[in-house]
Amino acid sequence: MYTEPTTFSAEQYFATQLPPPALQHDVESVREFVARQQKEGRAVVLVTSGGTTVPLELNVVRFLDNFSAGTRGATSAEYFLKAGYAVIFMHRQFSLQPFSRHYSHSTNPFLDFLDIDSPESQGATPRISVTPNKREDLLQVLTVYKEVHARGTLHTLTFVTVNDYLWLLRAVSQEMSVLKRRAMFYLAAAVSDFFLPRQKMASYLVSSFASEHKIQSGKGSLHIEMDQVPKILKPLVDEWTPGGFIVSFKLETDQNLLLPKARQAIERYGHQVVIGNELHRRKFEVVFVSKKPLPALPPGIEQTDEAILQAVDPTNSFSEYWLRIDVPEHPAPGFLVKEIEEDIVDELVKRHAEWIANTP
Ligand code: 9Z3
Repeated sequence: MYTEPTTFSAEQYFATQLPPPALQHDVESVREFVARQQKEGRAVVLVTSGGTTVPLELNVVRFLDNFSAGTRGATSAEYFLKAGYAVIFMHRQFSLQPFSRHYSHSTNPFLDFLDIDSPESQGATPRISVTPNKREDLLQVLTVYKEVHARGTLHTLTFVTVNDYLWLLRAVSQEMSVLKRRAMFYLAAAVSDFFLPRQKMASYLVSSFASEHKIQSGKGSLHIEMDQVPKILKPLVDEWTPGGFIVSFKLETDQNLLLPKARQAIERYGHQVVIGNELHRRKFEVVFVSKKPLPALPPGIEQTDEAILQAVDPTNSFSEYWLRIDVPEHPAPGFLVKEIEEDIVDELVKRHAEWIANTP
């Protein structure tokens, strides 16, 4: 009988769940990438993007998914590249990617702006050209895309399940720890809070008489009890990558919970920034929540923990910074003045530079 606890510590999690098959290969590619960027003097940001799945079967037919198209991550990655960062883009397979996101198959299918030019002479091969009104945009995206490739500053990794995500995050952050303060973590992926341990998955399938095969219907309702995913921000901050500048996202559907939940995360994990966003307002409003820097003590007072604690007002120890984009009251479908990620990345680049400069 399998008796793992329903709340896993990170250690228990990695001791009992299997790594994804490509992990070793991915780690080596990241090591090589990080070493090259370090040699060339660039800061590196890990951008996580897209939703994680929770498979319900060993041979997966059904799974639960977390909402995320990957827009936040893919867009932010472009702005980080523009700001001179090297980017490790760790994303859900088939979610949006930097550059190609502009030509998503559903909103802007690329076949729609290609023309076939009729050949001048019979027998000549027809040529393909870009529809004139799409050329300028495509040229801009393509130019930056080619530059990034030539510079070798974008490295892409793929995950599907929450298990892939957790193993990859641990391994990549450990590889990035050599960068110390020049490493940034931008955790925009939508990560499941629950999972089904493989041990339970097996017994659950056995009890549905399906062994490794898909769950059969016809036996009434389906009950699934899931375990909690370990809180990995804690070991990320404390052990895997000490010194890194860590930014996590908090997604809520209740606007009133945004600040309390973001503050709670900062308090609990001790990282640098939580960016709160409400599901429906996320494209034009976000809030940065951080711990206020410790107050300077008056001269003559020794900088002890006790003196600092006395000087801090516990009701006022968080800083909040709202970023908003003005949108008309009744915007036309698809209307977007600018991408809020541009301002998010701008602000983070500034804060990261201060963090590098001011921390011993
Ligand atoms: C976010 O809040 C992202 O901004 C979105 C982006 C998922 C809303 P899209 O990809 O959406 O542009 O469609 N990510 C949520 C991150 C998350 O799940 N955080 C966990 C938590 O808050 C763990 S760090 O507990």
